Amino acid sequence: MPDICVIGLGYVGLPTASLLARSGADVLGVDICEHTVAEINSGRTSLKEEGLARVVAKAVSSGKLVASTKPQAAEIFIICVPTPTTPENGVDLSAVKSAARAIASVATPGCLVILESTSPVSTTRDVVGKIFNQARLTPGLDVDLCYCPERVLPGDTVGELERNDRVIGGMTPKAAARARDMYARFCKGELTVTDDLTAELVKLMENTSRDVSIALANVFARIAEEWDINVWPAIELANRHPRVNILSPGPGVGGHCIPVDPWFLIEQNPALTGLLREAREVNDTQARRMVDRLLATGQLPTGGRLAILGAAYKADIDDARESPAWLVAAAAEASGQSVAIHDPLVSPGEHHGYTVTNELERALDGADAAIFVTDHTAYRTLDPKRLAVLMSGRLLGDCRNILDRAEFRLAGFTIVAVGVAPALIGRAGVLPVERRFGRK
Ligand code: SAJ
Repeated sequence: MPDICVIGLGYVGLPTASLLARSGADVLGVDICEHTVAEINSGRTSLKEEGLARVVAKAVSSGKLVASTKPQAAEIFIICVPTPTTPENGVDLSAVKSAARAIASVATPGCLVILESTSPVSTTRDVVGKIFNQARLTPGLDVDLCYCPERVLPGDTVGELERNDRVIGGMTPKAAARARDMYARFCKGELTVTDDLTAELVKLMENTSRDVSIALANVFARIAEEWDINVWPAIELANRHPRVNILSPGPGVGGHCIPVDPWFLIEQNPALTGLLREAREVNDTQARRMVDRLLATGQLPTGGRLAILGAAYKADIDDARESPAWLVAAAAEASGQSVAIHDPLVSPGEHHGYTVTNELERALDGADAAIFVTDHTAYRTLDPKRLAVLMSGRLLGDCRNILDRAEFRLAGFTIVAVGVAPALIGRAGVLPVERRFGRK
């Protein structure tokens, strides 16, 4: 019998299973995807995470990590499966439920079950707990239940799993104490114990707080655009206040967590979450707003061609889930433009119904305009003269404030930047002092 059975071998489950195996536990990793299981059993992973390939290879070669499509009885079970939203922004708990059912079918009395998937408040006791009850394993008596969210930043999952503090929410103090001992096997961060309901809310508050903060930055950017103010130095100045930390405006919010998690709170608390809804709306309309601003220049003809630079949802990662790039592409197509999407890291091919290429020349060929959606390092050093040769038009959108506007203007480009009014474009945001102080 394995010590620990981890259900779901994705971005969080596989690193967790491998670190537990490295700590000496016998770990069974379970995934419904046969290809994933076969790949892991051969000691490999196609997930691009710093240090993950090494830790997986060692865990498998030591015999401590074995993957399978079926769970087995174990002392501890960890559920790390996705909890996406439905097209109507409701939560889809089907993967959590099927994982819980699969565990309940093999679990024996005395086991500990930990849910890590981001979930609406009360999922641990009311959804997972109910499934165990139905299998005649009473939570708190036959099975210890816990909610312990992950807090890792994609790209550095292994390091963050080892370093970050964790919140451990037990349905009972005994459940929490057992889970804390297990996480202590690989986590050097502080392990704080609370109840399951609190831990569920903590996770949702963390990501919702970030979503609302980014929406606030985007609202400030919109205000600045209307008032001929450059929001970027304005934010820097405001952040000199010791208790202010305004985040960066941009093309909207991507990734599989931040744009999704607020909906869990909105769905459960519709009358209390107007602010959260508004923040989602602001972040999701940044893409449309940018396309409209490009069109307003008159330099993007109807039936024109727009190159989208960056499909990843943030800089220097290959993850394109919920990327603002798809909203930019949809807005451009709705306005009669054709789009070509480039990314230096995202795997080339079909994503969200669009084709992504790794070849910059291909995406820019014949483009009337290009829009920088992602702040990849590779984009920061692009030569304006090279862009001018590759593109047909001279219009650029900058969602991340990465272009040297003066330099690109010299090469003949018009630049529309998030948080910068058209009048300022090309002046690096510096207005004559008399104008700045002349306005009421
Ligand atoms: N973004 C902005 N402006 C900013 C910061 C971010 O527009 O100032 C955008 C990014 O470009 C990106 C999106 O927000 O499109 C989200 O990126 P992120 O780096 O804020 O977060 P994720 O989704 O990669 O990871 C988040 C993290 N949560 C928080 O920082 C509160 C991570 O710690 C969580 O573990 C993860 O969600 C998760 O799995 O829940």
